[in-house]
Order: sequence, then structure tokens, then C-alpha cells
Amino acid sequence: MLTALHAGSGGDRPDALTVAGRSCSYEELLGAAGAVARRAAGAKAFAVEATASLETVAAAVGALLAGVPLVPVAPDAGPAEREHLLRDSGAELLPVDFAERADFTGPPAGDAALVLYTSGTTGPPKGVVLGRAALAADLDALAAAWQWTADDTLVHGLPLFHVHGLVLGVLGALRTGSRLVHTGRPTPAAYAAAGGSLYFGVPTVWTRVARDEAAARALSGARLLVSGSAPLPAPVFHAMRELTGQAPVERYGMTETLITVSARADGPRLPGAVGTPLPGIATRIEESADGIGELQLTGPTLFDGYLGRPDATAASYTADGWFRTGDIASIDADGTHRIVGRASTDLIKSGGYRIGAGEVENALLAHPAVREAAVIGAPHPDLGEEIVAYVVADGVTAAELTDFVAALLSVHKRPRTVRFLAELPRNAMGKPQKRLLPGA
Ligand code: MCA
Ligand code: AMP
Repeated sequence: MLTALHAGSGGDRPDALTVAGRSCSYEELLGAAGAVARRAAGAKAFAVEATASLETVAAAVGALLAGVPLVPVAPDAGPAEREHLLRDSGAELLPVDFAERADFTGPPAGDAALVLYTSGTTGPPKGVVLGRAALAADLDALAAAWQWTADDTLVHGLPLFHVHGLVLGVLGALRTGSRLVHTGRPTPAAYAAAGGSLYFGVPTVWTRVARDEAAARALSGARLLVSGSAPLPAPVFHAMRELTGQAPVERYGMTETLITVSARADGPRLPGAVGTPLPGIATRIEESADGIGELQLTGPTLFDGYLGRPDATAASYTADGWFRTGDIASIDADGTHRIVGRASTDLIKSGGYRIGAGEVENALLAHPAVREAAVIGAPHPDLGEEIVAYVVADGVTAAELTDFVAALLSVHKRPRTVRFLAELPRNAMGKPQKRLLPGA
């Protein structure tokens, strides 16, 4: 799995990896990861505070060495989210000391590498179990698609508790042997200063880069600028092309499937399109008259299932074994895929984060002043969608409710706008109708 770590290609440089201003060589990383693996050995799973740090990188590598899956916990996760993750996964939080070093030579105990928690439309997040074979298949397919090699310097500043930042952004660098510069936060200024060849960002990051002309122009020396996790707005695509001299490469994926469709380094890059399936991935559009429908897929990068939820896992596949993405897509005659929307309005994408409306509604309902709550994603120029909450409540302010959700769940799940209503619109059966919310 960690090809470059073991081959040692380029990793003997003292700054093979830099995360939030601290650097290390592959040898140092392997030693710190060995110490993590020794501590984790024998456990069913282990959790870490997934700060943007060398400690989180060591934890991910330690998980692979030990063959014990890592549960990365968002550092700002509040008590409700944290308790759910730890209870559901049976993982204990492991403190990581990067100064501690040990060899770990034992064979890995199992195949599962990561359990990443992700939101559905209702209820608490589910644990997505990802195996090392799926990770390896995806990273190798992406390396081929993007001509990603040990000669690259990868730069990004994405969170290390999701596929984008952790799998592509950390394990991808280790597998290809490219240098990694993690900027701590994904700010335009930090991207501009890093001098990389390959850059990853969510559309919100690219929107901010495109608005910062000096930062955007500083990226003109890069080889490839890659966008994913949410739709890249066409005006941002055009601004990036104009300011950096190259069109961004857009790719599509999900926590459950990893990255499955992408534009190629040597292929066409079109606004509003995510390219063609990676090698080994088959896609189809659920039968529909106009050629637009649910995107379904199969391939070696798919997850092993939702942890402890065989019912939910089964429900995510068609009877003939294709994974149901829940995304609405079309496929051009030349195979180019376009993601045109989502089947459910209860899954919100804000700043590239996937947020279930139901989880935020339940958090709001946990506040004693709130009697009813309905949450939607409203179009937003910076975040793609912003979380808007409609509540029936007395004696509480919008700011108090925002802070309440930010503290109970995590900061990115907080409603950015709260609207107070006398009652929620309902149909004749008494079911709330989100379509009828004012401004929805
Ligand atoms: C504001 N803050 C608060 C509150 N309000 N804190 C507590 N309570 C409040 N009420 C503070 C925060 O602590 C933070 O402080 C600051 O405000 C900004 O918060 P945030 O909302 O996080 O910042 P943002 O600027 O809106 O974030 C934009 C972002 C972020 C940086 C682009 O959305 C982001 O990192 N997105 C990446 C998501 C991602 O990686 N998704 C991949 C999953 P301070 O600044 O001090 O910390 S998708 C995936 O994996 C698939 C497979 C795929 O296709 O890639
Ligand atoms: P997550 O599980 O957090 O990775 O979220 C996966 C979802 O992100 C997908 O189901 C899509 O709705 C969305 N997504 C990821 N990449 C893209 C993209 N390039 N264009 C449009 N939507 C995307």
C-alpha cells in the first residue's frame, strides 16, 4: 500500500512531508507510525483527533502497518458527534506522540484501513469501511489519470478526516512518492506560497483562489490543479483558466466509492463535466427517457460496507449489484460524465462537506427552546450550498442556535442562516413540506 515509504524513493529528504509548518522524512514518519501500530495492535479499531498535523499522518500509516482501521475524528467534533463515532466504531481515542519511534514488522491483522463517518439524509453518520485494496486501486488509477509521480510536489490544506484530504492528499503522496506540503488551512495565500506542481482543492477553495488574482497567478507554474468534492462553478473554471493559464481538472467521487470519474492530465477539461470513469470502474445511468438519471457504478474502489449496518449497505446497491450514488448525472456520447444534481435534497454539500439535513434538525431539536426544525441547503456563491435552518422556537436567537449546533456536532454543520416561523408548512397528511418553505 505504502509503496514509496518502503521503496524510500525521495523520502530520505528531511522535508519529504510538511504538514502545517512541520517537516519530516519518510524514515521519521515510518518510525512514528511504527509506534502507533504497536499501540493499536490487537484493537478492533482506533481513533485519533484528526488535526492537520504529522501526528494524523503517522496515525494513518500506523493503521496500515497494524492492519487496524483508523477512525479519524474531526478535531472540532462536539460531544454528540464524538460519542456517536466512538460508540458506533468501538474505537478508543489514541494519543499520538510523533517523537515516539518504533519498528513494526508484524503482518497486518486485517484488510480494513479506515472507517470514515459520513452523513446520510437522516439519523447520525454511518461508518464507511474502506479496505486497503480499494485505496490502492483508487490511488493507482488516479496516478495514471493525472500522470502523478515522485517528481510532483503535492500541495493542499484540506481536512484530514475525509477521503479528499486523507486518502488522496496523504496516502496518495506516500504511494506515488511525491513530496507533500499540507498548508494547514486551504487559503489562497498559502497555496500561492507553497510552489507545488499538483494542487488539490474543493470548489470553495478554488472560488477563493479565483477571487485573489495574485494568488491565482502564482499558481501558473503548477502542472495540474484538481477540483473535487462538489461541483466547480463554471465561472470559477473560466477564471482559473484565465488567471493560471490552465483549465482545472475536475473529478468526482464519494466516501463510499472513492474517486471514480475524472478528467485526464492529457485529456479534455470542460466546465460542468467530471471526465470519464477511471480504469476498472463501470458506470451506468438508471433507465430514464431523457438520459438523465441516477449514476450507478461498480469497480474495485468500492467500500466494504457501512460498519454494523448490513441493512443500509444492502439498500445502497441495486438488485443486480451496482452501487447507487444518489447523484443525478448524464453521459455524453463521448463518455464524458456530468453531475447535474442529487436525488435527495436532504444531503447538503457546503464547502465540500457532506451534511445530512436530518442530523442538523435533530441537533436543533435538542435545544429546549426549539419545537420544530427543517434544514435545507440553499445556493451560496462561496460555499456552493449554505445550511439554512427554519425553526419554530421561542426565547432563543439565531446566533444561539448556530452556536448550539456548532458545539454539539461540528463547526461546519452549523446553520449559517436561521429563520423563525410560526409553523412549518405541512401537507394534508401533516408531513413537513420543505419545498414550501419561504425562500427554499
Ligand atoms: C465560526 N466559527 C465558529 C462558529 N462560527 N466556531 C464555533 N462556533 C461558531 N458558531 C469559526 C471556526 O471555528 C473556524 O475558526 C472559522 O470560524 C471558519 O470556520 P469554517 O466554517 O470551517 O470555515 P470556512 O471558511 O467556511 O471553510 C471553508 C473551507 C472548508 C476551508 C473550504 O469548508 C473546508 O475545509 N472544506 C473541505 C471539506 C472537504 O475536505 N471535503 C471532502 C469530503 P478557525 O478558522 O480558527 O478554525 S468529500 C470526499 O472526500 C469525496 C470522496 C470527494 O469527492 O472528494
Ligand atoms: P462525500 O461522501 O463527502 O465525499 O460526498 C460525496 C458527494 O460529493 C457525491 O455524492 C457528490 O454529490 C459530491 N461530489 C463529489 N465530487 C463532485 C464533483 N466533482 N461534482 C459534483 N459533485 C461532486
